[in-house]
Amino acid sequence: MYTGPRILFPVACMCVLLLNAIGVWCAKEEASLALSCGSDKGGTDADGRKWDSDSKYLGSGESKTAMATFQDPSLLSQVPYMDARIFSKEFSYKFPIASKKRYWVRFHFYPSTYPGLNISNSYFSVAANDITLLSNFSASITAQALTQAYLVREYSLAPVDSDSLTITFKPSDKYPGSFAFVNGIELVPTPDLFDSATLVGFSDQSVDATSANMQTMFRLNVAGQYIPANNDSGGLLRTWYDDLPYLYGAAIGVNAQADAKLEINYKDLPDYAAPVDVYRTARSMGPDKNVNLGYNLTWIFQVDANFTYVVRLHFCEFIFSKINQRVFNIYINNQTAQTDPPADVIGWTGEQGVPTYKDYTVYINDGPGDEEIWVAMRPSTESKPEYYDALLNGLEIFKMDTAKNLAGPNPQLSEMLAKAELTSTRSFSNENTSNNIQVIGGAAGGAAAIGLVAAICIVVYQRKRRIPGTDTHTSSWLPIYGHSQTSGTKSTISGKSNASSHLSAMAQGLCRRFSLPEIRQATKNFDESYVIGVGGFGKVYKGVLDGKTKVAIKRSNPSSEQGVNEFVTEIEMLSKLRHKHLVSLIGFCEEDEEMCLVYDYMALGTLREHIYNIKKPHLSWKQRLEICIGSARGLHYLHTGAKYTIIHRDVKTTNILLDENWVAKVSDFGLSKTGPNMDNGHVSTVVKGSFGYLDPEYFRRQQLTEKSDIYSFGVVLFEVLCARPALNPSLPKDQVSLADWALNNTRKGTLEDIIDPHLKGKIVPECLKKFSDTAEKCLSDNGIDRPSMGDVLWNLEFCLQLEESASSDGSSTRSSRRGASGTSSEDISLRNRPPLHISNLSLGSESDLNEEAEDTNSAIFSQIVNPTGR
Ligand SMILES: *[C@@H]1O[C@H](CO)[C@@H](O)[C@H](O)[C@H]1NC(C)=O
Ligand SMILES: *[C@@H]1O[C@H](CO)[C@@H](O)[C@H](O)[C@H]1NC(C)=O
Ligand SMILES: *[C@@H]1O[C@H](CO)[C@@H](O)[C@H](O)[C@H]1NC(C)=O
Ligand SMILES: *[C@@H]1O[C@H](CO)[C@@H](O)[C@H](O)[C@H]1NC(C)=O
Ligand SMILES: *[C@@H]1O[C@H](CO)[C@@H](O)[C@H](O)[C@H]1NC(C)=O
Ligand SMILES: *[C@@H]1O[C@H](CO)[C@@H](O)[C@H](O)[C@H]1NC(C)=O
Ligand SMILES: *[C@@H]1O[C@H](CO)[C@@H](O)[C@H](O)[C@H]1NC(C)=O
Ligand SMILES: *[C@@H]1O[C@H](CO)[C@@H](O)[C@H](O)[C@H]1NC(C)=O
Ligand SMILES: *[C@@H]1O[C@H](CO)[C@@H](O)[C@H](O)[C@H]1NC(C)=O
Ligand SMILES: CC(=O)N[C@H]1CO[C@H](CO)[C@@H](O)[C@@H]1O
Repeated sequence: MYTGPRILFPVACMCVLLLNAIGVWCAKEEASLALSCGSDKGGTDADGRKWDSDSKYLGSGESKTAMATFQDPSLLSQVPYMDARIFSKEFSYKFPIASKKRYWVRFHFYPSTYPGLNISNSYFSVAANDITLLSNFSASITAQALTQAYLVREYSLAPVDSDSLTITFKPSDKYPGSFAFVNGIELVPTPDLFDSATLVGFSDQSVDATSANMQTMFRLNVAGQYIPANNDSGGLLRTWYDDLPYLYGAAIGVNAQADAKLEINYKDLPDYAAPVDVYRTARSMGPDKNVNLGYNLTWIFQVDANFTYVVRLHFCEFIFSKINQRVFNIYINNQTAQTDPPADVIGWTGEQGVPTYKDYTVYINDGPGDEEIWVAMRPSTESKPEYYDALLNGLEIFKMDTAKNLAGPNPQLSEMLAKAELTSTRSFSNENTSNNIQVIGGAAGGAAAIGLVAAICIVVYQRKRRIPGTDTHTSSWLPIYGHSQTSGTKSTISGKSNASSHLSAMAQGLCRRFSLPEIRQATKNFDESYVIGVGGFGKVYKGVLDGKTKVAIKRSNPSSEQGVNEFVTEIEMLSKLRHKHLVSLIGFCEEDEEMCLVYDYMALGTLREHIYNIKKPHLSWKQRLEICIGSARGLHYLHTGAKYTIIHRDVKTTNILLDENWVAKVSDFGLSKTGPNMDNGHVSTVVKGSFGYLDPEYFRRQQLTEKSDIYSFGVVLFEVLCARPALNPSLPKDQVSLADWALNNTRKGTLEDIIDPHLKGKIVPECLKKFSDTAEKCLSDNGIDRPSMGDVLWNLEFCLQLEESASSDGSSTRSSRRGASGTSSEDISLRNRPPLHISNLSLGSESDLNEEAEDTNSAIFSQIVNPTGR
């Protein structure tokens, strides 16, 4: 098909002269390539994009193909990740390209287990013609450090005077058994994307980037949502992410969105600069002048030292329309990038709705703590604008090559992460998953005001808390993002972390403030033998306060600002939420940089400890139902009981705790999201949560709604019924995910075959049916089809009633059917329910904060479900 370079040229000439139709053919010669490496037919990915086999482009050297033995749940589709091409010696691909044209090259790596290979041994270099893109690269280490299952690396290759591109993979000769691999390659012709840009700190100097080779480090739709490759502008197939994980500190400004009627008019800007969605959303500092004058709106990015970076800032003013209304200074690494004149978007573009971008270059030295790019904005007081505010719509950071090299070092696993990795390795007996990346948990990335660094700490803690042999796979999903997670303690702000000053007066008034000596005394000076777990925030100690009250004390890792944020989030949230089925916060301690949260002690531990891998007696079905009902109440309260909808985000059996009376309490709100502005009914965010429990819709659309919690709760229900982990990679493929496996069996009518053997024959069939119907609805693919937590609760109550009436009769299911006559399960279905129930069910007012109110409600509940009372 490809006719070769020499023939191509005249054909190309003719095309220009000939008909349009042939012109189209010419353009096709430049069309982009998407190759699924090692696959013989290619395939279609989750976005509907077609990937071809790479077999037509194999150049010199030997290679073999392999298929990963495990599909990580974060892989949205098998293509292009499950197939790989493996190189044990130097190997080249050869691609036809248009001469003098800039190209994106994207590599997709899935460092998983491939038969007969140990992925930890894979170190390799990648070169494009004579440019080194990666060297001594370990996809496995990088993915672990970023807590991603797979990696995407994107490069922009400068135009060359040649019509072929050679991409060479070379395994390192420093490691025995080393090999190289790749899962996907994309080649996309692009316009000239770069120009010259001023060097920050030297306003008279600029750096010419027209002929530089670049690596994309970050690409963010500021205050907007994830934009998939298919929705990029100009056909450049770029992916844009949310900026929240990179914001510094608690002052993160406000999101603004352009009026739907306002049209974005690109004017002189080419449409490939960025998609409309980037320009329609922006982050500004906020409405309050005095607040805005007191802080800098700041983003922080980890990068490799010894390189020059192009920082591209995208702007589009859609609120104001006159010059000198919103004027601000831009700083990069504490140096003025744009002050003279300061940034005035209308001044640049002339009118509202017209986008533009500005490029700045900055050199990053190699000194301790230097491997960061800070982008900060604050109002320009000198120009006396009408409003003291700043604005940013989008941001990209590119690394420029130095002497034809773009490769940086592998990130270092933080000590904690390395330890967690060890634990997880030990806990897996299955050799095929033993040093597999997907066992590295990770909730990196997503939560508001929680940076990547903090999130990684959380991951580690959560993992360490895992019971060996089980497998909560959490992982984040931030492809492309820079490989720069070096340490978990970088953003220390010593001396500044006075958390109480971050706390609202209300929160301080609602819970007790302990002194550090009190806490030290309660925990024998944080004695290691008092550690009962490691949570989202730090180690958890048991302790005894006032000589009698048993408490659990979470002690923070005092080293990060993110820690402070989370601390504050948790106190603010928990102190206002009081509910019988939420773990209650007794108080906190904040002194000498120690931050502790003090909770009720949950004597019986996590729900999971009582379901499988246990030595304890097995819970009866009724006990399990009651625990499910209790947790559903807690979640229902979170969703509807407070002023704002609170989305838990990490519902799972280890976050449901049991007190000494078997009362279930939902815990771990450090990562919860509130949605005061859930106008569209969702919060847009980077995916986080625990694998096995993650809502597939949340994955697809990166929009969080309370229905994501419903999905996770559905998994919890099946976990309780089937007594197996949400994910168990040691099982055959179709059984790995409990959600899929249980749904499959429910639909086939074989659910009874997979329930906990200890429950077999002990559940009233109607109850089992109701329970599994409820769980199945929770797992509906689309959030809109899932019931609300109130509905779930109602159905579970009904199950319990079915179970109880049958067992109190001590008779067969036939009598229970009679007992429930008149309220067959269909009558209870959501739509047919009496309206009375709904109004009396509401937990919506803040006066419901105390347990009495909750109990009243539960009494009403039971009354309606069970007309005879109980
Ligand atoms: C591990 O992988 C090998 C090679 O693919 C396979 O033969 C073996 O059955 C796998 N073992 C397990 C426990 O999955
Ligand atoms: C893989 O290689 C690493 C490092 O070389 C080694 O520690 C590990 O035990 C190997 N794993 C297997 C399953 O051979
Ligand atoms: C992508 O574009 C399609 C079609 O325009 C639209 O329906 C979809 O919502 C977009 N997706 C995102 C995440 O913006
Ligand atoms: C950066 O350059 C300096 C001086 O050439 C060198 O000593 C240092 O090792 C380099 N750092 C990195 C991370 O490559
Ligand atoms: C910028 O200044 C802040 C304090 O003002 C400091 O913590 C930070 O390290 C500086 N950043 C860089 C890259 O120099
Ligand atoms: C904002 O950043 C600039 C430049 O780094 C710094 O001089 C200024 O002190 C910062 N202002 C605040 C309030 O942190
Ligand atoms: C290659 O990377 C590993 C892991 O980051 C590092 O320990 C090693 O020193 C590197 N080797 C070379 C030759 O740079
Ligand atoms: C924190 O701030 C509060 C009030 O602003 C003050 O009373 C307290 O002493 C401060 N604590 C520390 C450790 O600085
Ligand atoms: C259900 O499982 C059977 C075999 O266990 C498999 O053939 C079938 O494809 C599965 N169906 C779905 C929808 O996953
Ligand atoms: C069963 C029950 O408690 N019903 C109450 C529902 O709420 C209305 C008013 O809000 C009361 O009048 C009902 O008694």
